[in-house]
This record gives sequence, C-alpha cells and structure tokens, in this order.
Amino acid sequence: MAVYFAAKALLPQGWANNVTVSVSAQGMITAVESDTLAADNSIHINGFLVPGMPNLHSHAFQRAMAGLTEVVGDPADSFWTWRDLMYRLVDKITPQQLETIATYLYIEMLKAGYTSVAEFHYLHHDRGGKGYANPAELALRISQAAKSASIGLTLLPVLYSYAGFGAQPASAGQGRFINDTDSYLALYDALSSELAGEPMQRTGLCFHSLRAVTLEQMQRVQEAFPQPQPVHIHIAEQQKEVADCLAWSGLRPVEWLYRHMPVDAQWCLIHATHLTADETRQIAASGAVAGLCLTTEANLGDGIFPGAEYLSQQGNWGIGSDSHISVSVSEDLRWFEYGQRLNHRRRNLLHLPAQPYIGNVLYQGALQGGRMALGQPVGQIAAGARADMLVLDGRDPFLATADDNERLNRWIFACAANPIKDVMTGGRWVIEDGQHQLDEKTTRDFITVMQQLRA
Ligand code: NGQ
Ligand code: ZN
Repeated sequence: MAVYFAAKALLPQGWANNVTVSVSAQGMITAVESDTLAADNSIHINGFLVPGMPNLHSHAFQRAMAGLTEVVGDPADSFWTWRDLMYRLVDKITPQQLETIATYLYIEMLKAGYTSVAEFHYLHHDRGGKGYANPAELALRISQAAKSASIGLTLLPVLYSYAGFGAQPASAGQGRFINDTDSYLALYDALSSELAGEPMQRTGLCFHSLRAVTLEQMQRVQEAFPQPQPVHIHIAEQQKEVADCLAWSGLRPVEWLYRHMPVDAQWCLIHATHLTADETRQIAASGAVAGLCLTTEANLGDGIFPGAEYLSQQGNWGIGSDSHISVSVSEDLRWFEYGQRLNHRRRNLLHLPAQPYIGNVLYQGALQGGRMALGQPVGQIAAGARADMLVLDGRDPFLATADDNERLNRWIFACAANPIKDVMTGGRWVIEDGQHQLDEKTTRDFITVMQQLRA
C-alpha cells in the first residue's frame, strides 16, 4: 500500500487540489480525496498528476516501417499502395523481431502518455502462412512485450478470412492473417486462458473488417463468447471500402453493421471515417466507441471523421496510434481538433455544452472512450481504477503558468517538448525522469531488427 500526495491532480470532474491517492499492493487505486493535508507517510508527486491514456488501436509491427513510405512510388499513391508496402514487411517478420518491435514501441508509448494499449493483432502464422507449432506464438510475443514494457494490454486476436466483401479468397500477401472460424475460436480460447494470470492483460474479440469476415462468422464468434467483452472492427476508413460495400450489399458499411449486428457500448468501431449524418447519429446513440487514429488517418489520406457533429450528439470516442507514424497522446488529440478546423474552416469545434476548453474535452473524452474500448478499469484517477498515472513537469513554462482550465490546452496545443516526466502503471513507476529500465537494451535490439528488415 502506498499513499501519494499531489498538489494538482486531474480527476474525472476536473482538476483538484491537494489530492491524496491511495494505491494497493496490487496496483489499484483504493481511495482518492481532494483538499487534504499531506500525511506523514505520503509520497509527494513533483508535478501535475494526470491519468495515463489508453491507446485503443495498435498494429505494433507497423512501427518498423514508420517514415519509410513518405516517397512517391506510384503517381496514384494511396492507402492501397501503402498496404502493398506494409504486406512486404509482413512477409519478413519473425516472432523474435515482432517481440522486439513491440517492446520498443510500448516503451515509446509509455513515454508519450499511453499506459495501456489495445493490440489489433492479425499476424498469426509463419512466413509461408503455415501455423506455428503453438498457434498463439505471435500473440504471446505481444503479451510478453507488454509485460516487459509494463504497459496494460487488451489483446485482440483478429478474425481475418477473406480479401473482400462476399467472401473473396485471400490474396497471397494475406497468408499470415488467415483463420477460419474454428481455428479462430481455438486461438481465442487458448489466449484467454494464457492471459488469465496477467493482472494488466485481457483479451477481446476482433473482426478485421467487413471485407475480411462474413455475417455467419461474426454471429458464431459472438455466440461462442456471449459474456460482455470488447469487440473491435475496422470500418469505413476508405471511400473505396464504402463503394465496394454498397456494390455488394446496397448498404454502406456502418449501415450494414447496424442492420446485422447488435452494436452497443462494447463495440469499438475503428476509424468510422466516412459517415452519413444518419450513421453518425446511429453510432452516437448506440454507445459504441469511435476509435479515431488521427495521425494514421492523416498519413494514409483517409478523410475526416465528423467529430463536431458526433460530439454534439454525445458520442463516445477514443484515440489510437494505429500504424504508429506518430506515438504521442498530445499530437493525436491535437489533430482531432485540427482536422475539424481544416474541414469547417473555423476554430474551437470540439466543445461540449458545459466545457468550452477544447483540451479538457479532448483529454477527458479520450480517457473515457479508451477505458470502454479496452474493457479495463483504466483512464481515471478514482477508487477502483488501476493506478496508471502520468506526472507532467511542473517546471515546464507553459504548464507552470497555466490555470486549471488552460493546463491541458497548453500541453496539447503549445508544449514543444514532451512534459511527461514519470509514468506509473499498475502502481509501479515504469518511466522515471523520462527513462525506462530497458531503454538501452531495447534500443539496441530495435536498431538491429530494423537493419535486418531493410536488408
Ligand atoms: C491494417 N490499417 O489492418 O493494418 C489496416 C490496413 C486493411 C489501417 N486500416 C489494411 N490503417 O485495412 O486492409
Ligand atoms: Zn488498424
């Protein structure tokens, strides 16, 4: 049991003063009180205490190619030509390389403010597309990487069977992803038991996209695991996907999904970029989380989620770093607002009736949606939540001179240097003064892997 005292802490209702946070030996917050005096045994937090952010969408291996595809290949470069390059990387990665990349990335995430991550994991088989002796080999590498880094994990093994709407046969580049429903259910079962002993890890259900599965498959998976748990799916990211879905079914992807599946607050709809006004309303009303990956969506030229409209309908949302072209809570949040500004040619669009400060809306909104999407007690400094917390540098000039309403705006919109000094997950300090214990070794290993993959 440890007791922390922070002169300023961000609680669910906003900034509070002189906050005492009690943390159990199991790393859970047992009590939070504001306007307290520091007790003799309390540990003083030197800076501003905020909840760590859940990262609701990650494909860890893609970190290895970040920044390598910003060069014209085809004059019609697009999401789809980027995907061809991504498949070339997929073709090479070994289990050990995957673990190294993920460990390095997860440490980067901690330093950037993410204290838990939902890994949308579809790399299942060996390089020839054959199963490993242990079908969970690669998924367990992800689990091990999260454990080494000490980041919370919601592991989402992905059901991926087809290349396009109407059960089109998978392409050669997709061989490592493919399961049928039975092999998927077996994998899910095996992983859920493996992770049962990990206090900071759990599994969730996941369909790659409506392109990759059939309705019958989705129904069978949901029937096999009826207990409430996260369900993630990529949807309506690209206009071509919307057009193909219309051609196949006469419905747009989000329309199709809501027509056929019981989408509720357990669901996380990744991207959901291309929406009609009705679809936007439907997602908001269902309580599902829109999983926004702002920097990846910008990088891939996807389009802009109707954020202002969605927030005016109290829709749930959170952020993911997805392809990891950027790993930064503040940058992803900033781009949510900036995309809206560029789209509407106005300013200050992501506000709520009782909250005019954009940074407050962004940070608190992403915490809440992230908690839902990960299905873990995270994203809050509150009794019952896991002690996943960040300390922002009190000496940063922008933060030091901000009042309570301005502090998150200063961080998200103004700080050039990363002000995150210390990071706690599950009650343990894992980043201290910007450093992780594994920094040296993991950096060395990551450089080696990137050299190997480029050779
Ligand atoms: C993915 N990534 O699964 O990694 C996808 C690209 C696809 C994003 N959508 C592949 N950002 O959608 O087919
Ligand atoms: Zn994705």
